[in-house]
Amino acid sequence: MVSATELPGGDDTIVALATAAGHGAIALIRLSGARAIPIVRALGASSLTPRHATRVVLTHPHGERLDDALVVWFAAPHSYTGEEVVEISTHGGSVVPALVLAACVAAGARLATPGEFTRRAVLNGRMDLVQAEAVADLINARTTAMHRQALVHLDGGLSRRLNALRHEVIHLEALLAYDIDFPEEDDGPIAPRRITEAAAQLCEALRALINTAPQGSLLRDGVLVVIAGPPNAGKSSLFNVLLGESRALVTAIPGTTRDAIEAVLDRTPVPLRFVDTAGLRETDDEIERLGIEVSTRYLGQARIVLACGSHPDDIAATCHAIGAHTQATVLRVHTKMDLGPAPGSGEDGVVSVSAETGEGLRELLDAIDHAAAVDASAHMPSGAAGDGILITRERHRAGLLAALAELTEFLTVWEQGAVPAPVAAVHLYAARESLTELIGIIDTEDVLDRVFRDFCIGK
Ligand SMILES: Nc1nc2c(ncn2[C@@H]2O[C@H](COP(=O)(O)OP(=O)(O)OP(=O)(O)O)[C@@H](O)[C@H]2O)c(=O)[nH]1
Ligand SMILES: [Mg+2]
Repeated sequence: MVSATELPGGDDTIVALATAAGHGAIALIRLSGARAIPIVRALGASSLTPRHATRVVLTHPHGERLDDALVVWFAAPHSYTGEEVVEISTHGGSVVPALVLAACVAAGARLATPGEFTRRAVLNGRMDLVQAEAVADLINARTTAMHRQALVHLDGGLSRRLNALRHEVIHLEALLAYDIDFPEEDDGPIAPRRITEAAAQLCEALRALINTAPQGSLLRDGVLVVIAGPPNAGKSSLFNVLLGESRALVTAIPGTTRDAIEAVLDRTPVPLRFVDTAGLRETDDEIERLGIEVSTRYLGQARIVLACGSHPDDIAATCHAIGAHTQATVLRVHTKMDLGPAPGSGEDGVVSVSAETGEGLRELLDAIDHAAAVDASAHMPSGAAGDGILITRERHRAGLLAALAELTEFLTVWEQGAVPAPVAAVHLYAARESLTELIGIIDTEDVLDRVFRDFCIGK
């Protein structure tokens, strides 16, 4: 494992604004690295005690007064990054934090790159890669379900599970090594069946965890609910009122929505990802036609479709038009109910709503929640791990699949007795490596690069 200081720029003391830029009461500026204390001393913070907030009149090294701030020192190694860390709480807004940042740079700090603080925390062994991803997930969580899962991962829930699996591979390797050492003993101390059984059990455990991926992606992204129907049916109005904000453009001109607009609604038991789409119709307008192509693509991925129309004929035509493009559960929605009942509306299974008055919205949301819950449980493969630990990223799935492929290969050659034990052991080694890389007990830079690419600066 390389340490943070062995990387290019790794012994720099880094600085960043940890809070969002813009108007706010307080901004937090964070420094990490060996020179953090001399740097803040150059700004006027001369007598700090670890983990105590000290009020400091901050001044630029050139003497200009900057702010009245609170400074906290987290002495190494008991800090987020494992290095000397200083956090400065300044007044918010756009000017004060920028001036204090510039003063830190003038005193010898370097502006941090995205995710560099967490990267250092990983390299210094303060957390593993799965936990680092959880930090990003916690910050980016759009739903309470995702928030809850990120906290479990941050707490080491998934890491512990992955580590346990890795230790089982090591255990298998040990059994095999024993077998290699005593090959001549026909009924050696380890029966080959014991190795077969242990490997098969391990494959099962890996499969169970891999099978949680659909649930993990549901929590992350929500169930895709596509709002479809003819132009002017009131789709964008419905989208806006469901989300409680004016996201999509609404006009009386048919063909207003051209591109798909997405937003996540934090619902229980499953978050819903609504997509407003271009109205479906024959058209010569090139842009509108492209919009309709996008609608069709979304229909292909949808789990639930709201087939909208202000008239029963429109709803029926929508159901007909989308039929070939989707496998989703279709909920028929009669829109603009405030304009009066259309002939034939009130039919069984049709939910009537008005975006104008809000009537029927609760019933529609209940119907969508119900369909989403049914869909979520129907798409949950049996045998998924039942302890609430889920994998939430493609990186987790890919790593586990790679380990599973190696173990399966091991099992095949071991059962066939096709290759000598030391050769079969190579597959166990590769399976262990996949799990090792997944947890982040690594010394390759590229895995870190992939994980920290999406981080924000200051984290
Ligand atoms: N009275 C009434 N009018 C509505 C309602 N919902 C939408 N409208 C009106 O219907 C017109 C079309 O609404 P949109 O929401 O833009 O319809 P759309 O289905 O998104 O239309 P396209 O984007 O063109 O496909 C607008 O003039 C809305 O004000 C409703 O519940 N009641
Ligand atoms: Mg629209």
